Amino acid sequence: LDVIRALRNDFRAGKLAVWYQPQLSLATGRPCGMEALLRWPGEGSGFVQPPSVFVPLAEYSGLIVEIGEWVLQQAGEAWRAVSAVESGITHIAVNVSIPQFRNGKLAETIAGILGAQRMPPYALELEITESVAMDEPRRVITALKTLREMGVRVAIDDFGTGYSSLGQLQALPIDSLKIDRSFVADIANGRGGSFVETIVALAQKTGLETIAEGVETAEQAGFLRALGCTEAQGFYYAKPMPLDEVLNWLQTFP
Ligand code: G
Ligand code: G
Ligand code: MN
Ligand code: NA
Repeated sequence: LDVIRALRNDFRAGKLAVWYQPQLSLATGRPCGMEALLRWPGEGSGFVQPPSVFVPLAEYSGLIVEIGEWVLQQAGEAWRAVSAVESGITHIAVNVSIPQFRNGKLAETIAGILGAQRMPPYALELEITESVAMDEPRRVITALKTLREMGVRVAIDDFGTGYSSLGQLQALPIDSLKIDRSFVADIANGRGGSFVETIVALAQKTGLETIAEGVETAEQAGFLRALGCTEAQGFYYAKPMPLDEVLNWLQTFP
């Protein structure tokens, strides 16, 4: 496909970008993390394709393995930059796709990148979807166990939208559930957030943290905070931004 060829060329030419979206502690209202999100800038101020289009193509073509390593390196550099400004940021979340688990070297690769970037393992949070966890459970679980023994944190992304059973979920070595934005949107539309409430209760009883994604209103933030949800991320607080803009945004917190 032409799009894949263009993506490979632009990646190798250094034209991809990683933006960051802040994550806030609901208990303190202060920034505590940020998620690394790929962007494919085009000519001018626009984008060639959104990640919802090009990430699946990068996965299909295998290019995501190289791109994913680069995103981890970028996260290491971003960690150094946020550490220099006393931001309160304790972790950077990075999305990881199934092809990155296939060569059996993900933990080793990550250990190498963390060492080279001098990023502490606890400052890295990997986000995997339920489908990643279910695709090749033995291989994925082995890698996640090694990573968690190193101190790396693991979150299940888009939680509640996949096909994993509670039994499969119980077998996963994870730290946190990232509640899908569709459930957060329900908080204001009559279903009243009962799914969010149930997910937070499940997490609390099983010793997991929770992060709500797609928080867009003060009402949602208040509801989540009252439930004891740990963190929140969404347009209500901040959109994904280039690193220099995130660093400025962090400075607005006294
Ligand atoms: O901002 P948003 O449109 O950025 O991102 C859409 C989706 O693209 C995210 O939910 C995530 O699943 C995926 N994505 C963004 N950045 C990355 C990345 O670095 N690696 C992987 N595997 N997926 C990413
Ligand atoms: O990996 P994940 O699907 O969680 O990536 C986050 C995605 O959610 C990105 O595409 C990001 O741009 C998007 N996003 C972040 N905050 C909001 C929000 O408040 N509302 C909506 N609709 N999307 C958001
Ligand atoms: Mn994510
Ligand atoms: Na998500």
